[in-house]
Amino acid sequence: MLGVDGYLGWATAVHLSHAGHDVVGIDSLVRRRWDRECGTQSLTPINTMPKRVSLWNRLTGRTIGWRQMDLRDARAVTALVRDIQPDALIHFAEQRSAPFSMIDLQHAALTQVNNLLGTLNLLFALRDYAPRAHLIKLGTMGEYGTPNIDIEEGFLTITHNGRQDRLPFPMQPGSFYHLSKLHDSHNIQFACRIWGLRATDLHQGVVYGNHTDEVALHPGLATRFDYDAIWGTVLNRFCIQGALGLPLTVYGKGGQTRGFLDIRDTVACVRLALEHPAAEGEYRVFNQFTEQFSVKALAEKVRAARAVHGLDTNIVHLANPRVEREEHYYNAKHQKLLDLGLRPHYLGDTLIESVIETVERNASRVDPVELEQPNVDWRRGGTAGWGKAAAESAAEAEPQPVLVLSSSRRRRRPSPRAAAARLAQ
Ligand code: NAD
Ligand code: USQ
Repeated sequence: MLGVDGYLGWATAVHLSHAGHDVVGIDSLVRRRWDRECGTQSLTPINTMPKRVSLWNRLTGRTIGWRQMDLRDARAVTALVRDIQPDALIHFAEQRSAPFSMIDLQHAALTQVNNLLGTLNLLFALRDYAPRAHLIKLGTMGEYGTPNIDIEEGFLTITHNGRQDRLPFPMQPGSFYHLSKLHDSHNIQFACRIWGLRATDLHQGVVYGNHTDEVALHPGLATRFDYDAIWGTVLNRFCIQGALGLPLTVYGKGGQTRGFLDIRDTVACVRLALEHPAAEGEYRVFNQFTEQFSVKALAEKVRAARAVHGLDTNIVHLANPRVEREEHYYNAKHQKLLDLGLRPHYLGDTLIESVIETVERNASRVDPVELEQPNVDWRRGGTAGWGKAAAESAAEAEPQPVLVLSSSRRRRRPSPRAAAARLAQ
């Protein structure tokens, strides 16, 4: 399990361990560093990896191995695959924020180097030491973009000048992050074709929620939960904005439509892929989401869930910091995981309410400034703060610690106590 310290990696590791699989978790912990550099933090406090795996062992008697390792380190990746001889590698370990990848050249390059190199190292290690192992790679629905035709699961049968072929679906990703996923997909597909590796590319939609049966066993097993404008995904942000009585920040018209899924379905989908492996030499794509919604419809759902309790919710339409279609056709197939037995948890008021309860329990950790304006623009990049830091450290490969807030009118963060008081109002 690669990326075990992350939002989805940890929840999946405990799910698979509980189901009887022997799990070894790998992570470089770089995401904790990126949080410090962005001035962001998980809404839920998260234990260190050693504490989490030892608590899991105490509560369930199950062992999850833990190794700190950077996937960019080819020698370490090779040794890992050679020593462990895994049946499967589940790969979550990438820089996964679209806004982060659009801050500036450094962040775009960091995203693509980190993601492409990590995956390439895995592919070569598999070729040399575990060619029969199944690579399960987390890709993204955003690889497809928003074409004006139905989106198939990875491939499209095309008839051209009287001849027919089954070819990769045309892709139009919307950020340097989403592009990194597409480049990975090409590399993985190539490795399957040339070396006979087996791989499942899970083109996952936007995930929401923070509870699975396993992480709910004990607060010390909580998985991370992001809500800021760099790392927070849209529904998680809307729920937290709603809980705080802040306006829900719809970018542009809000007609942008995406595939969504509950984190409980993420862990179930990965398990289904694991227990039904791809054939030797096969590269297959599963579209991993359960429902599609426009951003505006999601905001309305959060408003309706709060209205049941007599609470008013404002929806604001901010100038869209991204370059994306705000009104478009969207119909993406997602049949293959259902055929394998997925039983989806559809979005309901109970989920929205449970996230709101999580916010209330962790009120002192909320920084409302993170919920206001987005801080990265697709056309201009990040704030002057990021740009200046980048220029000053041009020689360094890593981004500098800068707090990114909305444009020039950067505000001081309110104290946690002020945030809690606001929540209590
Ligand atoms: P996350 O940032 O919470 O977790 C990613 C983990 O990978 C972090 O713990 C980080 O430290 C680790 N990592 C990154 N680069 C690494 C490297 N070079 N070596 C070792 N570890 C490294 O992200 P997440 O939300 O859990 O997403 C996991 C995966 O799922 C990502 O690949 C993402 O692209 C994909 N995905 C996420 C969503 C979503 O809504 N969260 C949706 C679709 C796809
Ligand atoms: N959006 C708003 N208001 C907000 C935040 C986002 O309107 O406050 C809009 C965005 O403009 C976008 C949509 O919501 O149209 C989704 O944005 P997001 O931040 O929730 O998701 P995205 O940037 O696409 O990335 C997330 C994960 C990424 C994953 C992807 C799946 O961070 O790792 O790959 O979802 S997908 O979108 O299907 O590509």
